[in-house]
Amino acid sequence: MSDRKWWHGATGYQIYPRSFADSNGDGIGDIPGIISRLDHLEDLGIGFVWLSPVYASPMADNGYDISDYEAIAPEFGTMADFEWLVSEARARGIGIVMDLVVNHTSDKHAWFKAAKRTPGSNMHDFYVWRAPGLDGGPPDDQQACFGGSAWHFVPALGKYYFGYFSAAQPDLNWQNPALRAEIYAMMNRWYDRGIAGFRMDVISLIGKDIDARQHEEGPYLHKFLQEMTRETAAGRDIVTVGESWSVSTDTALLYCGRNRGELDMVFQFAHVKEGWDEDRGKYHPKPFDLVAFKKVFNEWQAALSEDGWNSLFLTNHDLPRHVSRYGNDGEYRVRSARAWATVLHLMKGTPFVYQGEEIGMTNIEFSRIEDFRDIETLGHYMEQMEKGVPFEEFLAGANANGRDNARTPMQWDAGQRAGFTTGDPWIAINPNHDTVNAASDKEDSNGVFQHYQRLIALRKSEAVVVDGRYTPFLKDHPTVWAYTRSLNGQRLAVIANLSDESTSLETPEDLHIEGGAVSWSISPRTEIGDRIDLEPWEAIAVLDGEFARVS
Ligand code: TEU
Ligand code: CA
Repeated sequence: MSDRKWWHGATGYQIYPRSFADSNGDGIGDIPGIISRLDHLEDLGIGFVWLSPVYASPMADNGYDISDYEAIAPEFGTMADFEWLVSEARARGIGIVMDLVVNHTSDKHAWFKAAKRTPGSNMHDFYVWRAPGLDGGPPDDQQACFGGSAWHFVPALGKYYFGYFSAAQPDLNWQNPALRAEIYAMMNRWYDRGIAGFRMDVISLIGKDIDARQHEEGPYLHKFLQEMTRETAAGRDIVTVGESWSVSTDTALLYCGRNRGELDMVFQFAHVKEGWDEDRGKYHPKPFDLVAFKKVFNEWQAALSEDGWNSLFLTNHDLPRHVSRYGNDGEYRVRSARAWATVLHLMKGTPFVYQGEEIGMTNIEFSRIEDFRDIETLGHYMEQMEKGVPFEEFLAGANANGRDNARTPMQWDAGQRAGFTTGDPWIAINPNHDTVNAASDKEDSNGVFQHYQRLIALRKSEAVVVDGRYTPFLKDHPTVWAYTRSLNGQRLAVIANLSDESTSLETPEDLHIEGGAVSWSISPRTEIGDRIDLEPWEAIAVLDGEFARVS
């Protein structure tokens, strides 16, 4: 493919810096810690890291509340440490993709301080202000994502500002051209420091029309994204991925269509939301429905088959561990982690691995409110308690789908503090680190890590994994996921039993594949025939035909 970009065949790896590796024993992961673990990432074979925010921040939302876009948070290190990270990563063929959080800043950002101090200034207009409502209360009843009103009162000004996530995260006013110019200049300085791209936090919110209550996909969104790309990314060999909780297969190409001049990829969440109760939301997960889940992926594979490009992920720092959510984190932990990896990594798109996923890390179970750290979970707790919801009910929801599940420290070894820190970790370490840890898993040829290594290597070596057409089969089968990829006579067939029960089924002819001398398989089996028996969580992937190696 002539318009192949480096990130088409690469695999991303997300680091949540606070929870990855602590170099100085203060219990908080940091940049020197990341550098000390770069060999782990090189072994895995990844092409770039998406680094969750490391900028100066009061850490109300663990860095998604930035007080200075061009300083590193002292608990994470210094700008020199950051530059050292970029060069050490580059030496291993790994790019560093930064998190861009420009829907809002921290309320401690100099812009916001100036905005509060000088009401007539242009910086005041960098944020969104409204007079009180007729009753003297908030202008309207829009709610913040992390609880309470989205309007926050500043007594000295007698006005409210809009903070869609929390009071600590005032929204930027993208209508102001001077603000946009500041953001683009800041992005360019980061590109000039040698970063490989940006993951853009809640980027679908920047075009919002607050008075019309249209937050997602607002009327100005694509105009701003096109302007941003023109002013920053154009002519640079970088990757951009925009987070959008609202994008659908109908709107995806507006963001990442090849002639749009916007983003390279979007993170979409239809598969995540599919598992939430429609009315009651994320803390009320529905039983996992594989047929509906496959439907989402199949539709996205089809929608971006000719234009645009998919991102592929099952978990991140906001979601539960996918082995707990979609797999079996008990008896079949390793097998279910491998099966899900096979299904996800052999689809068309750029896969993202979230730290710990590559060793099959699981959710944690907390029993007390003091154990939780996340601003979203704690805001939800306050709201639930005010409504008189029993604590046990809150707890069940928070343990199932709360964001802290993904944020417990990376489990490097079986030692007392999992090799994460020598001090007191900022959040509890999962007690299962005595058995679930990188040191033991990496040794095991049937473990999770080596399986990810093989999948990532296959994407680098085989063009069909990158470019092959995706064709789904057995769409209505309740526990089996099956598809083929094909490119110029080369075929890859994948079939996986995503359940605890063995199963035996007839397979459609177009899924059949017979491994011969030129076959390659990710599992011991090299054949898919008319009838197939699959063990619990068994996944088979067979490649046949002429191998077209990616150069
Ligand atoms: O997340 C966007 C977002 O909407 C999530 O907070 C989401 O609503 C929630 O996890 C699911 O209910 C991004 C970041 O990924 C997240 O960590 C930040 O807290 C948020 O933006 C604000 O910057
Ligand atoms: Ca530290």
